[in-house]
Amino acid sequence: MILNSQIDEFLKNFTPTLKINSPGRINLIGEHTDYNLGYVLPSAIDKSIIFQFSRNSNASKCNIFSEDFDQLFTFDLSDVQKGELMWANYLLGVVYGIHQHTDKLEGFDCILKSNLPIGSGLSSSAALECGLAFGLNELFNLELSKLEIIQISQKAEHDFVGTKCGIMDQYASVMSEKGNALLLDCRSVQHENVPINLEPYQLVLLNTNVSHNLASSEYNTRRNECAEGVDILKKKLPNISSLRDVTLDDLNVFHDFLPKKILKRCQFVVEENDRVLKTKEALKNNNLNKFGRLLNESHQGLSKKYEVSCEELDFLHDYGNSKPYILGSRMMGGGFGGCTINLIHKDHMKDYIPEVSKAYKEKFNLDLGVIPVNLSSGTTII
Ligand code: GAF
Repeated sequence: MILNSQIDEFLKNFTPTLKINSPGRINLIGEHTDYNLGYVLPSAIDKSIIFQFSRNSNASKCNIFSEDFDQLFTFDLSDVQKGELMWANYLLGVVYGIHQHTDKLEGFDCILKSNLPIGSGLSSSAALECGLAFGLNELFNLELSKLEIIQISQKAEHDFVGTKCGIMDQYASVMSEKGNALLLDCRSVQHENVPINLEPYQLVLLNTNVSHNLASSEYNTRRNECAEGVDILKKKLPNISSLRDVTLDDLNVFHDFLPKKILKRCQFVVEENDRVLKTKEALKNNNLNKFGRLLNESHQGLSKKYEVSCEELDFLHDYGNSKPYILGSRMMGGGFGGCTINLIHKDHMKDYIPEVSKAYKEKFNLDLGVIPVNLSSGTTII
């Protein structure tokens, strides 16, 4: 156990030499397509975790203090294992992964502070992982590429946290460029920037402030269901290796071979991939009405076919959908809680926000979080 006096001592002696801004992300569209090797359209946002680092004089002792949890976590590089402290596991996974690459790591001290709401689908986990990997890379001149930082971070989440996430969150957190979304092809792991100009609309996240504990287990279940779909379809379509290779025509022809639930999952993924590409075109042509319709279709698919929404998210989607000045709205991220992303006319924000907040409070007795977001740069030294 770490005593308060030890925290005070640590803080007193800490002199940072490096400061990193590690952002969360939004996803415009393309949900649950990343681990099916399809397309996504995310971007880093102007909400982040700030890391401060310094080397310490010890060869292997590391100290990480979270200002948000007011907890100091200490470990030795010779014994990196996952433990009880959840936020520390994301970080330990990264240290473990870096250790596999290089023996150049030595003792370090780190302080982190976040203005990203945790567990709200804004990928505070990817921001934690990537911020540490990026910072250690700089601190010890490890010469990791950005892609290696992303992959080490993703693996940390698989192995030390247990969520078999795709690559979207870590990629967006590290690679984004201000004012752009990334059209990421998760099969080739290459992206193109899509400049985003939504005037006179604003992207606003509405945070349900719920995080149903199904999220992690159901996430892995969806991943397995998609893999099952691919295994069955392979018997008819031997050249496919993921749902990325499957078309709606294929699903129409072979739907009898798939259990009903698996068919729905596959349909959603194939349709969602198509929506990402259509969204890119709509944004290029400044067709915001079309973008809004695609957001709404995405929500319907996530709710009815992929079944990863929840009452609170559906309520916010339906509420937004009834307003002519909201072009589109959908749940964002893995599901079962977190935020909706909404495209709202700026002139109507001041009326809509109090109205929807009141309705949400009446229905669920919960406060609604309101987070206007701007598309920002990926991880940087500040
Ligand atoms: C979570 C995962 F971490 C991502 O990889 C992605 O699959 C997303 O859910 C759903 O699109 O954020």
